[in-house]
Formats: sequence, structure tokens, C-alpha cells
Amino acid sequence: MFHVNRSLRTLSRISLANTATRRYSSRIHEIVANELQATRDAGTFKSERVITTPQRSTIRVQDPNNQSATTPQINMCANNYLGLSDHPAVVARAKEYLDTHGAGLSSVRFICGTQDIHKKLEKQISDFYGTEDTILYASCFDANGGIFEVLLNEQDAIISDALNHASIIDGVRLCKAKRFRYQNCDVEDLEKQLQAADSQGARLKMIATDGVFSMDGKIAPLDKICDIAEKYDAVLFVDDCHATGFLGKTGRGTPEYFGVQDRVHIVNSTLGKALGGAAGGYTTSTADIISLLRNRSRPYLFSNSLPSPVVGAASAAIQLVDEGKAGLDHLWANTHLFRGKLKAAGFTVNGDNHPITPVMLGDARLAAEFADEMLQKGIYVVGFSYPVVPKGQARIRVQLSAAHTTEEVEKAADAFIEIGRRRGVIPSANKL
Ligand SMILES: *Cc1c(COP(=O)(O)O)cnc(C)c1O
Ligand SMILES: *[C@@H]1O[C@H](CO)[C@@H](O)[C@H](O)[C@H]1NC(C)=O
Ligand SMILES: *[C@@H]1O[C@H](CO)[C@@H](O)[C@H](O)[C@H]1NC(C)=O
Ligand SMILES: *[C@H]1O[C@H](CO)[C@@H](O)[C@H](O)[C@H]1NC(C)=O
Repeated sequence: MFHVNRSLRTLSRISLANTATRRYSSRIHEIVANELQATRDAGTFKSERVITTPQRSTIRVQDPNNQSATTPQINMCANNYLGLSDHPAVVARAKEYLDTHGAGLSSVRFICGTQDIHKKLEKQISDFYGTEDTILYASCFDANGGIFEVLLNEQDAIISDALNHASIIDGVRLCKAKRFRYQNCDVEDLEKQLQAADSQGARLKMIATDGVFSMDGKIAPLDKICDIAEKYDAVLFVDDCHATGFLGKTGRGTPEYFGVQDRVHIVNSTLGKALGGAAGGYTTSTADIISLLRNRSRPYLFSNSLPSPVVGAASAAIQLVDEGKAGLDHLWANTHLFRGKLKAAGFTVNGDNHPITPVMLGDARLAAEFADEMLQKGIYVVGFSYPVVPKGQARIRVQLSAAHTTEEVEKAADAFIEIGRRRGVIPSANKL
């Protein structure tokens, strides 16, 4: 059986290749091969590790050289901040909705793809934020792709943080508004850009920022940004993917963290991180803005409805956060413990007090080798280097979760300290 399959696969590969050379220009193969080689040369070629368990604090990871061998790893690099990805209540509701509502809709929302569970989840999210209405998307990437083109035209101005997420950058590219960029979290520069937009006579000015910048664990100063937005009569849009569900006293995100929930006009976020991690994104705002988006937003009009198990997982996750049962206290205890231990040992740890904990190493090769050594010790972390982060600022980005036990966090911190000392990144113990 195995041999039959393999020969079939080989056959189909051969015939594909033949078809490609016979019927299409071979330029595409050459161009793609060159691009791939350039990616490898630049050290930006990405490979994917294969996990064989649900996403959780300790996972099993396939040996790249032997698919039937897996090793346990403490996972320190998921966006699973609340550990809800495999929470029994989340999985149970996904199964329940699968049974009661089927696998999916085979339709976009406005034709025949809206079920009661979609309306219920939108209402649940609006209630969670205290907003008038919410629109669901297949992802936050889509939410960001849809919004700017609908709300802004060539008479308007969009003022974006220089380090905004790729999806905001792409969304902004699709709209005709005049574009202004301010330095990351720099409110003085933001003010200058707003003045520049005014001098060009913008009808509407929209400020767009991530709530939390994911490479740095840096929290946007929304209190100050709100002051300036109001001074210049600008609309404030916050993409809160790395805050929704756990930042702020009750997990409402960055606006709650700064006590400015009433001053942020539009929030886009994801169901694909802390809130169960399945998929899905949303925009929540006033009834009119959401109505207009439902009528005009292309990723909403031209893409399939959210599948029912995904809706179920998200609704159970939000309920857990809403009822204060999502382990926020433990997440913050883990965050403080890990950041505290690494700083005390002499590491440079960037960012504000956020579960995203960038351990700064500087050199790209050092970051890659450090991460490999951590993997060998059973701790799954990934090194980030240029072009994902600026040159000379390579790092290992650790992400804490409420799912981690105190012992797991200590074990990970101890491994960092041991390798850091051995490699001379931090002072050795006896020099302290
Ligand atoms: C993850 C992320 C997104 C994309 O969210 P998806 O729902 O996975 O598409 C968008 N913006 C920010 C800031 C993010 O961190
Ligand atoms: C692959 O891993 C399995 C399970 O650990 C083991 O039994 C097998 O011998 C390994 N194969 C090779 C080629 O190393
Ligand atoms: C389009 O907008 C109108 C007016 O606000 C609203 O009544 C209608 O429900 C919207 N369409 C959809 C598909 O939501
Ligand atoms: C979220 O998306 C909506 C619609 O796509 C947009 O109007 C809003 O500005 C976005 N908000 C953020 C914070 O990205």
C-alpha cells in the first residue's frame, strides 16, 4: 500500500512537472527558485516545527528527522495567553455547535451564511466591550483589511504608528486616504503628523495603532494618544490582538488598562489568540460604523462565514473571561516571576509588564543558537532577527501563559540563566 501510494505520488509529481514545462513558461520556476535561494541566503527562510498535541503549556514536537519520534517541550511562544486553546469548556462548546449547527455555511454572511450563533457571538462581544455592535471576520487580518477602505477616502488622512501590524499596513494600502506615519508610540511625533494632516485639509483624521506591539511587548500609551486625538478631533482605531482577554483589570484590553474605553472609537481584535485561539476577528464600534462595514467591507462580503465550532470556541472563551474564570491572576503572576528572574540575573528584557517578554541578545546567530540550546533542554522558544526586528536587536521572544505552572516558568527561567551564563550573555554566578 505504501509503495503504491508512493509511486502514485511520484507519478503525479512527474506529470505535474511535465505539464508545467510543456504548457507554461518556465520563467516562473526560475524566478521562484531564485527568490527561495535569496531567502535562504538572507537567513530568513522559515521552516515549521510540527506539534502533535493540542496547543498547551507542554506540547509534543516532532523530530524533524524522524516523524514518529516526538519530544515534550514547555511551550513558551504561543499567543495562548490564557491557556484556553484546549480548555474543556471551549472544546465542549465547539463540539456542541458542530452538532447543532453543522461544520460550516458554504456561504457569505449576507447571502445565506448568518446563523443565530453568529448574531449571539456578535452580541456577546458588544456586551463585553459595552459597544453598540460588532462584525465578525474570518480573521483580524481581514478585519484590518476591510476597515480603512470603507471608512476613509481621498479627502481623509490615516496616521499610523510606524510599527503597526502588517494587516493594518495592508489595510491602509487599500484605502485612498493620505498616509502619515509617526514613530513608534511617540506622541510628540503623532501630534506633528496630525498638524501635517490638518495643513493638507483632511476631512477626517484616523489614528491607527496596535494596542500592544507584539515584537516588543510594548503597550501603546493610549491615555496620551486619546488626549491628542481629542485635541485634533481625530478618530482612534486600536488593534488589540495582543491584549484582548487579559490586559486591563477584567481583560477588556488596552483601553481598559488605561481607563479610556469611552474614548477609543473602533477596536479590532482577534479570536485567534487569548480567546481560545481557533480563528476569527472582529471590529466593534457604533451601530452605524458596523452597519456600513457589513454593507461595504470586502473581506466580509466576499468571504465565508465563521465556521460553527470556531464560533462555539470563541463564545465559551469570552464567557470564561467575562466570568473572571480565565486565570488572569496566574498569567500576571507568571509574567512577573519570569521577568523578575531574568532581570535579576542580568538579562536585558524589553517591553512593559506584558506576557510578551523579549529577551534581548543582539546578535542574530547568538539568538538562533540560544534558541536551539533551549529546545535541547525541552523549552520551545524561537529566536527573532532581522528583518522581523531591527538589525542588531535579535532576541528570543518568550510568551507567558496562564496555563504554565509556576514550576514550568521557573524551569524555563533557569534554562535561560544557565545558557546565558555559559555564553557570557550575563555575568556568571560567582562574579555576582
Ligand atoms: C495577530 C494579529 C493580527 C492578525 O490576527 P488574525 O486573527 O490571526 O488574523 C492582526 N493584528 C495584530 C496586532 C496581531 O497581533
Ligand atoms: C524514529 O523514532 C521512533 C520512535 O521513537 C523509533 O522507534 C525509530 O527507531 C526511529 N527511527 C529512526 C530511523 O531513527
Ligand atoms: C446595510 O446597512 C443597512 C443600513 O444601516 C442595514 O439596515 C443593513 O442591515 C446592512 N446590511 C447588512 C448586510 O447588514
Ligand atoms: C477594526 O476594523 C474596523 C473595520 O474593519 C475598522 O473600522 C477599525 O478602525 C478597526 N480598528 C482597529 C483598532 O484596527
